[in-house]
Formats: sequence, C-alpha cells, structure tokens
Amino acid sequence: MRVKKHITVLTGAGVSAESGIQTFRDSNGLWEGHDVMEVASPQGFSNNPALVLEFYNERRRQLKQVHPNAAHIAIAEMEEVFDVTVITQNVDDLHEKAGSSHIIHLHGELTKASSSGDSTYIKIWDGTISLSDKCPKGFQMRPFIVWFGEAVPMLERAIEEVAQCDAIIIIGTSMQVYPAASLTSYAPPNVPICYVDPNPNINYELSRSSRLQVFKGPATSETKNAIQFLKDLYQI
Ligand code: BJW
Repeated sequence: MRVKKHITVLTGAGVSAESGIQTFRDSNGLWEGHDVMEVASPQGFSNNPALVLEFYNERRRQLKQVHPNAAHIAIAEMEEVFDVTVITQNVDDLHEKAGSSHIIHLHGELTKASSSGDSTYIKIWDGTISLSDKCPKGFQMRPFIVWFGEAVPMLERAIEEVAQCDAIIIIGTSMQVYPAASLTSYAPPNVPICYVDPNPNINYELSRSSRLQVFKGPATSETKNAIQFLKDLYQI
C-alpha cells in the first residue's frame, strides 16, 4: 500500500529550456537549424544517416555542458514527501542528474544507442556514433531516440503510472505530440492536474479535466508553486 501520495510529473522540453537546451516549437519549426523531419524521422535517417548521426552526436556533446535547473531539482526534492514518477519526453539526462529516482523516458535517451535492425540491442553510449558502428548482427547503430512515426515502447509503463496517480504536474510541454499528449486521459477521474508553462496549450484531453490548475510562467519559478499547491491540498 502506498503511504505517500503518488504524483506523476510529465515533462517536456520547457523544463530544460533554462538549462540552455533549445525547445522544439519555440524555434520556428527548425530544430538547431534543421527541418524536424530531416533529423527526427526514420526517413530522414535513411536519406542522410551521416547528418542525423552528427546532429545527435552534437547534442550528446552538449549534454556534458548543461546542468539541472531549479525545476529539475525541485522535482527530485519532491520525493521527500511524495512518491514521484517522472515521465519525460526529453532525451536529456537532467532529471537523472538532479537526483530523481523513477524516470520513464518516453522518447528515448541521448546517452544510449540502439541497433537499426534489432530494436532489442541497446547500449549505453558516451561518445559519437559513426557510420562504422554496427551491432553484432551487422546493422548500423543509431541514436536511441523515438522518431516521428515510430512506436513509443515505454507508453504502457507510462499509462500504468498515470492510471494509479493521485495528481499530475505537467511542465514545459506544448502538449501537441501524441501519444504523450493524451496521457492525462488515463488518470483516475478528478485527479488534480497542475500545468506549468509560460505559453500553456490546453489540448482536448486537458480541456476535459475538472481540476486543471495552470501556473503560467517559467519552470524554474512556477514548478515550486505547483508543488506547494499540492502540499497545501494534501496538508503536507
Ligand atoms: C517553457 C519554458 C520555460 C518554453 N519553462 N516551459 C496527427 C494527429 C495526431 C498524431 C499524429 C498526427 N500526425 C502524426 C501523428 C503522430 C505523431 C505526432 O504526435 N505528431 C504531432 C506533431 C501531430 N507522433 C508520433 O509519431 C509518435 N509515434 C506514434 O504515434 O507512433 C504510432 C505507432 C504505433 C505503432 C507502431 C508504429 C507507430 C512518436 C513521437 C516521437 C516524438 N519525438 C520527438 C523527437 C525526439 C528526438 C529529439 O529530441 O530530437 O520528441 S519530437 C519532439 O516533440 C520531441 C519532444 O519530446 C516532443 C514534444 O515536444 P515538447 O517537449 O512538448 O516541446 P515543444 O517545443 O513542443 O514545447 C515546449 C514547451 O515549453 C512550450 O509549451 C513552451 O511554451 C514551453 N517553454 N520555455 C517552462 N522556461
């Protein structure tokens, strides 16, 4: 039996924005200067594997320069009083670096590589992935990232977490990319949902919540207000 209240925290690119990692839709459809489909789709990888590998190699290098911000840290510190599961759409490792214990990466992890011909072959990967890197079966290694049009393998785990939570905090996501954007619809009826974002997008699923509380503003200042809201609610 759970002793602490179980909070699911769903994060997107905005939670890492103030750590210096660019968001997707705040950059006019370009992602670090590239069309999103050029670098984040299986077709893009098939058309120009060298470009896509280098795009992610650069982002893997960038990970070494960035640090968790006050929002990542506040989420990790919530574990003192709540049972917390972080479901992140981000491929960075800033929740890990901040100290969160239970993290589900819906869209993959930059710190891993997988085989393009054997999706069960996944390796921790620190440096660059190059065209000469093959799995034991001879398939090209690729970034361990869920691209557009690909299935989201961690979805079932995420749904299980949401289905048994007491409250949800959403931080820094445009709630436009599915199936992540529909996760709130699996929550038990009437769970409180706190949504932290300077430009919140109340999608269809959120519009159906009777207990949505919006904290309009940046993650580093508003996350702690959302956490305090839940502490007050549960008299912690
Ligand atoms: C701040 C802030 C601050 C700023 N503080 N906040 C039509 C309808 C419905 C669905 C589809 C459709 N056509 C296609 C689809 C499916 C598609 C999809 O959803 N497309 C939409 C674009 C419409 N989805 C998929 O393809 C998914 N797979 C799938 O559906 O599979 C089906 C299937 C089943 C079985 C077999 C086969 C297939 C896969 C989606 C994968 C997404 N991958 C990416 C790339 C990851 C790699 C990488 O990082 O390069 O994941 S796309 C990109 O978007 C990335 C993100 O995780 C994801 C979500 O973005 P996020 O985090 O919300 O970022 P932004 O930039 O959108 O928003 C930032 C927010 O931060 C904003 O709100 C700002 O205001 C805010 N912000 N500063 C707080 N300081």
